[in-house]
Amino acid sequence: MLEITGARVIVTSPGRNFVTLKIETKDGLTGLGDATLNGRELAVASYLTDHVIPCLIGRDAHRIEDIWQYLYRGAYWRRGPVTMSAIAAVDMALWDIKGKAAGLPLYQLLGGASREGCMVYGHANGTTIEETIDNALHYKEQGYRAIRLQSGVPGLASTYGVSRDRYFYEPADADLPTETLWSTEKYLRSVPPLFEAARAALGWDVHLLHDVHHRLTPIEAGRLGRDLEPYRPFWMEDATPAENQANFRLIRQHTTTPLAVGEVFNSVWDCKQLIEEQLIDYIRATVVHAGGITHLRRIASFADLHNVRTGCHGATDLSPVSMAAALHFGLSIPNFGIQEYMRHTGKTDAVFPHAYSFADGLMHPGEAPGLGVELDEALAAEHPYKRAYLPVNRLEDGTLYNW
Ligand code: GCO
Ligand code: MG
Repeated sequence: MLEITGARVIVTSPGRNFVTLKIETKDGLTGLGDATLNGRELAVASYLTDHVIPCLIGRDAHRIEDIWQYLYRGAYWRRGPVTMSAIAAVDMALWDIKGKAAGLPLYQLLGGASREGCMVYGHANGTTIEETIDNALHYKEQGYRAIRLQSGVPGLASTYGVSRDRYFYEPADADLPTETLWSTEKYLRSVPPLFEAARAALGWDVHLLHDVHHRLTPIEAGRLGRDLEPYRPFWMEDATPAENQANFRLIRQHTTTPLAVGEVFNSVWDCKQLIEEQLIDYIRATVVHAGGITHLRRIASFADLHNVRTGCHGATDLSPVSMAAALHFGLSIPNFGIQEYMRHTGKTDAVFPHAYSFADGLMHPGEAPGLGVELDEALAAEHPYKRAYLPVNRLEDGTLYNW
């Protein structure tokens, strides 16, 4: 019995908001879990503090599966991003403790390394195609084997994925949601020339990815997928919102461009049909928003039966604790595909010193016991929470649309 004697939520904002759960045990071992839900941080903090932590005290930290079931099945109100992010934080922290108790990096407990490292993709962006390609060339020089391309759309003032700062992208940019304008027609004209220019400049030995960010209908997505086929993209991400999983049948009928979806999913039920019918190629569910390692493992095993590989979300709104968990997980599973890697700022890295590292296009979680991430609480306290929302998006006639 490794008794849980305390648990606390730490909210810090070293440039952006992060919610971290710290669990303490009787013998002094502690574990960290990420509970960050962009723009809804305090809802998860309250769910943890007011409803989860009281149920944890006195339980055996070693009983990870039982605690997961207790928090999921035992809660009556199942699923949803707030609940599942809170459960994820507990789950990560318990795996962290188990690793430390064993004196082993977490990937060893998950079955050991299945590969040398996790291939990651970086984010190249720019307001023009030239700027984006120039940025992509920098990533290639740094050894990246896979690069996501997002470029400004001529005629639109701004769009998803294009930042003022070429290296650090932060879409949660205001105290109240920023409003942006969208035109599908302008967008659809802009992407094929970007990929054509990218292949000409970067060659064929690098994977190229693109995120549609939920902005097309299925038939429009089918057309974009087909238009991009000559440039062999690694994937087209979130082509259409996925609440109606059957929508992806229509995209599949029209294109062989591989499809990735699921950064907003929080349980296997969100992707059951997508996986079972092989309507996607990569599942993007993440450790923090999909119930932790315990649940993501189930999703990945199910996906493996259907030739679907992982491509976990890894934007900057997932803390270094999530990044570490994703790398231990990705290193160990058989059907790892790729891991998103949006670098955190130096300020964030200082608050969360970590053992993971990047070299030659791959990331490795390192050999520290558990997750291999610490939280400098004194430094964290210097960065108080600051409300920040993701934008909302409207069509040019004012209709509210998907961001
Ligand atoms: C990605 C994502 C992010 C999200 C962000 C929202 O592919 O990295 O789409 O950029 O927009 O995580 O909080
Ligand atoms: Mg995305």
